[in-house]
Amino acid sequence: MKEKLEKIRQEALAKIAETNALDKLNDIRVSYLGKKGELTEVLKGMKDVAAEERPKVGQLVNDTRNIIEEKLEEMKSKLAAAAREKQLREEVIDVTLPAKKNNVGHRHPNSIALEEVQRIFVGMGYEVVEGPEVEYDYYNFEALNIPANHPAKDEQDTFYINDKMLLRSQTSPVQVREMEKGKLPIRMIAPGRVFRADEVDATHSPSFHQIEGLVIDKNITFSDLKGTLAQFAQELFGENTKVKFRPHHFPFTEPSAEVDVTCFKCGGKGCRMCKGSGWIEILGCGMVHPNVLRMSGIDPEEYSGFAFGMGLERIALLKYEIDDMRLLYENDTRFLKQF
Ligand code: 2U9
Repeated sequence: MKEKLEKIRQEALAKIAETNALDKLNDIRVSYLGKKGELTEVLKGMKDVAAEERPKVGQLVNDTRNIIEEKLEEMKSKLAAAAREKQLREEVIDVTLPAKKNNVGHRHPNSIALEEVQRIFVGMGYEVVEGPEVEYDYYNFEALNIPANHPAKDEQDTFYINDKMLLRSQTSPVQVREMEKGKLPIRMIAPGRVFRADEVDATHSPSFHQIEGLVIDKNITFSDLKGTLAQFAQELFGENTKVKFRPHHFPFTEPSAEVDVTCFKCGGKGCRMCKGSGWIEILGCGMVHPNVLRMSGIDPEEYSGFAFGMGLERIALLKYEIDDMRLLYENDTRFLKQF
């Protein structure tokens, strides 16, 4: 019995010493100390041991059990420490490394200006409507009372796709399409990209953006137009802003005007911004030409309306005091983040 216990002890301790994984250690525990384990089997054989020998043998069994348990515990701690050590080594975080840069973009000055203009007109009850960038000659020119021989129709100014189609040179076709629907009154703005065959310079680009507005209802007069644009200018450039209407000509409006605002930089005294005049031109406008109303099925005897149009880039350049339009198209975040 003594030899058997000694053999069990040696075998178990050797196996424990060889183990390199925690789950294997548990297998060893079960195979020696478990219900059907080798040591438990020896205990079951105690009944065959002579009565006077039993205390001694019992003590020996207990000693063997204790030493196996002790070594199991020891190895368990060793393996657990090694596993933890390995995990720490593998998951090490060097807090001194520079953080990964999360490059967040920035709203474009065009977008900021557009949202501001939209906010003002939506506040006055206008709807924002969009339309196609590729248009029919009819909607871009004819329906707007622009005659076939008008210089704007020249191939040198407009990008034609074929005889009938072109890249819109203004957002007015969106308004024509809205008028054709026959749902009156209309109170809308049409923002969007337009195209003109211009050379790129500080104030021109072959593709830029416009915001046009259209109001059609009974009894709409030039006073409504003046009041609306004066309110718009005050909201956009400050409450002390004044507006000036200079007579002009557009084929689609009659009468027509260009609108200047008092310089928001010098208040009208004259400075570099307004080239000494105290005034800055911001948009064009007028009462919708009766021919334009008629062509879209609206009776000019019953309804009248006003329209206006502005270049979005021009508004952005003025508002943020940017002196070159090309900066708006470079998408350099160092530039964009200033606004
Ligand atoms: C309909 C009828 C009339 C839109 C208008 C202007 C005056 C105007 C320019 C401003 C700078 C174009 O971007 S720009 O070069 N626009 O001066 N636009 S009235 O008139 C319309 C529009 C639609 C049915």
